Amino acid sequence: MAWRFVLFLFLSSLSATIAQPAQPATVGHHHRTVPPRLTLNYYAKTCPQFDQIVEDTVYNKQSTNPTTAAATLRLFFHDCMVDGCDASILISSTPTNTAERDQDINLSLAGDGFDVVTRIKNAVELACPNVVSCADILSVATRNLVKQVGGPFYQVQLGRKDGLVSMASHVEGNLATVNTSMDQMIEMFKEKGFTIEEMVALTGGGHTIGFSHCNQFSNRIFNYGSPSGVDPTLNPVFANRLKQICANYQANPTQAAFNDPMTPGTFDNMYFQNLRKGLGLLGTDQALMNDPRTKPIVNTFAANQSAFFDTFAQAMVKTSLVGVKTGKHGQVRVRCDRFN
Ligand code: HEM
Ligand SMILES: *[C@@H]1O[C@H](CO)[C@@H](O)[C@H](O)[C@H]1NC(C)=O
Ligand SMILES: *[C@@H]1O[C@H](CO)[C@@H](O)[C@H](O)[C@H]1NC(C)=O
Ligand SMILES: CC(=O)N[C@H]1CO[C@H](CO)[C@@H](O)[C@@H]1O
Repeated sequence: MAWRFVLFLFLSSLSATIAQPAQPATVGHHHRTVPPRLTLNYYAKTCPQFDQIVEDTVYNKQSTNPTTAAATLRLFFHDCMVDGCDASILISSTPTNTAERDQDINLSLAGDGFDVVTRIKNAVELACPNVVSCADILSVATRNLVKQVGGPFYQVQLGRKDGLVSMASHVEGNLATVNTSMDQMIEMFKEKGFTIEEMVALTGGGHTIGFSHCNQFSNRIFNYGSPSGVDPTLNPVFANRLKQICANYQANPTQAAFNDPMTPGTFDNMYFQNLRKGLGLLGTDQALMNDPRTKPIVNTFAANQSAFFDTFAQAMVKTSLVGVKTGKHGQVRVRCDRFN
């Protein structure tokens, strides 16, 4: 299959850099991908059960709670974009520190993502105490969940340490919101080392599953500044449907709509086909269709699912290496929600 080939090329160029000594993964306030010293078989000797534990736990959790895949994928993305893939998102706040997960944007992170990591960690600690990091658990669990709902498989390098810092104040500027402009979005991804094509693939992969709360798109369907009162880039039939779903959203803030109204639980390229019909739920989703830099990429992914899967898989490997900490720059947490 073609994506294996692309991944092979990517991993070969990566292996040339892996031999370098570990360096601090962050530079100033912005995070650069410094080649970390990770390996595919990091736990082969110290925790041979790791793969099987993740596989079983993830499978059971997703089977009983189908929202787990989307919850975990989003959690992983938010972790990696803020201070790197170091499980800083899993830390609970204390009386003296407001943690990353308690920043406004995390209000809507679904509990199933945290729960699946906790379940894996509990099982792994029984089999091989103090060995496997929470950051590696989140990376592998995400990969397995993406695959379980229909997405591509990719190899995950291991050996990440858990971070020593988790602060709500570090979130701002690292995660886009529904009102982020296309220029800003491209710049945010570029700062982390992603191309525009990778940005489009990651966003489409994230939003081909899961849901968004009505307050994230209500301004597109209620009292929008256009003659119809609805965002003209929205498909009118879809807009009416959303108005029904969100009729009471102010009284009931849990009301939400599927990100991909056509195949909401399946990881496929339907998101891109949707954008071509005005079925993009968030303002930033539909904007991908209306910008000359991203539109051709949307069209390619809408027409060719393997092109999308190849780029997504490669971009997820890249995401999983952002700001990774090794050696003394981190620790293996005993509990994922607390520093040791
Ligand atoms: C690029 C700009 C992006 C923006 C502005 C954005 C914004 C959002 C928003 C507003 C929601 C709904 C949150 C709520 O319910 O209130 C959401 C959901 C989600 N996002 Fe994104 N996102 C972006 C990119 C990504 C990427 C790159 C990924 C992963 C690779 C991702 C994965 C997800 C997932 C899986 C959900 C559904 C979560 C669930 O159902 O629990 N997003 N996103
Ligand atoms: C996005 O901007 C619009 C227009 O200013 C505003 O009505 C809406 O509440 C904003 N959405 C969010 C989620 O901040
Ligand atoms: C679809 O994408 C794959 C992989 O990127 C590529 O090899 C293939 O030629 C493309 N197919 C078409 C019909 O363009
Ligand atoms: C899932 C989760 O922990 N969400 C938290 C995000 O932040 C809010 C606001 O502080 C908390 O109340 C949530 O528990």
